[in-house]
Amino acid sequence: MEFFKEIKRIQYEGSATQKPLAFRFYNPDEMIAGKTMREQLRFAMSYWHTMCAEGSDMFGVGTIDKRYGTSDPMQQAKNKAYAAFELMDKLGIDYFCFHDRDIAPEGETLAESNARLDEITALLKELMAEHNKKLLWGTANCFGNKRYMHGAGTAPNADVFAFAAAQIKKAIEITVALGGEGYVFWGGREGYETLLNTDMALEQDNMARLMHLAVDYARSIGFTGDFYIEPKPKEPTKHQYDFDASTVLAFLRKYGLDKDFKLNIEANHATLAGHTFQHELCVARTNGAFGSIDANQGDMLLGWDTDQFPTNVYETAMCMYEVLRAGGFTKGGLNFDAKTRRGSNTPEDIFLSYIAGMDAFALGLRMADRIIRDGRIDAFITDRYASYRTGIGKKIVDGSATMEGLEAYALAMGDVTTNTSGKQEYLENVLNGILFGMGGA
Ligand code: XUL
Ligand code: CO
Repeated sequence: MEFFKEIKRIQYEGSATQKPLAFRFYNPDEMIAGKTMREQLRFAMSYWHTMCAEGSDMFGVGTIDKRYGTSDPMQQAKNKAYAAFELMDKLGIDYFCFHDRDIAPEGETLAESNARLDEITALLKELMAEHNKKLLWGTANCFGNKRYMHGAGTAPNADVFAFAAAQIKKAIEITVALGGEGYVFWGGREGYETLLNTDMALEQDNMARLMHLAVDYARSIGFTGDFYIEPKPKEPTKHQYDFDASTVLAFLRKYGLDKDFKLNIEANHATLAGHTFQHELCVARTNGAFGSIDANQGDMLLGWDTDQFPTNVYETAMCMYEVLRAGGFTKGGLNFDAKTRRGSNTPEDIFLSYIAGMDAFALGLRMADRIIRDGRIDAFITDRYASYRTGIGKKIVDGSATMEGLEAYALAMGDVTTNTSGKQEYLENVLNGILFGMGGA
């Protein structure tokens, strides 16, 4: 059965093409910075937005038909899987990501839900082999069902904790069965609405307990992939515990989870936390915790997680600059945690959206490579800290400086006499020159 009959396989046609269903910048086999674009970008399809979400919002019902020709829930799950692989094939996407409940509908009991998952997992395994696709990461949806209204691992009710653990155990098993390279914890409702009813210390201790149990179990059944925490500051709860990259790093270190976990950085979550996307990536990279990316963008004028397809080339360029500086992806990749706008309600819009996002990241990769080969920005940063490579600065860095020695140095100096310009505006124009001019590398 073909679900997207009007769409042929999307080809790279170069930036001059006016054809909507074509890549302008994403040329999968072209080498950029030592690897093919396809290897550098490791694009993944998000099952939840792409195959499941129907465009409903707080004020209205769905606008796009995602029934896949049937109302029977299990048949629908199967058709959804066939459609997913057709879509990935046509877009040339090698990876996908899912929550347990995206691939198979929840049953009346946990046992029934698990049996349904087993059935669909077997189908996905066949389709993956047939279509040569891989699982970037799996996760459990421990936020949608009403049992999780107070959280899952941080719920005040131990029965809820136990149920979440059972659900995560199964999600890990199917991730392993499908050869998944990662497993994500996004703290769905792991946060609070008011401290008037919340024991924050116990809730966070419990979350760490759940993560330790999950890691130990996953390793015991042969999972060699990376675990990720995906930071987000708010939504759905007022305050999410995994606020941002720095908060998550402190949590991981406090509970001894930092060896197993890396970060999955999402652009729109970064901006909700009051940071740039690049800031969050830089925090992850400089702390050896860069793992994977949920690619999307928010709206400057809206304070919520709009999950738009990424098209802002400044953002994708600075993102890929951080990725290249981190040495590229290892087990992670670029998962489009993005959805078409409610008004973009045709299957063709899904393809056009992915093309826009993939082209924006292809451009970002090309630009990041240019920024690095141009070298002016990196050289400026290196020069700016030159004072730490000789004299008193060298002593500070190598640990031989003392408070007395620094005082003697400062007293002899009298006052600081040299402080060179940070040249922000110049550098912003250098960046524009590299991005849009002809003078760059
Ligand atoms: C929610 C979000 C999730 C995670 C996976 O904001 O980003 O879809 O990526 O649970
Ligand atoms: Co996400």
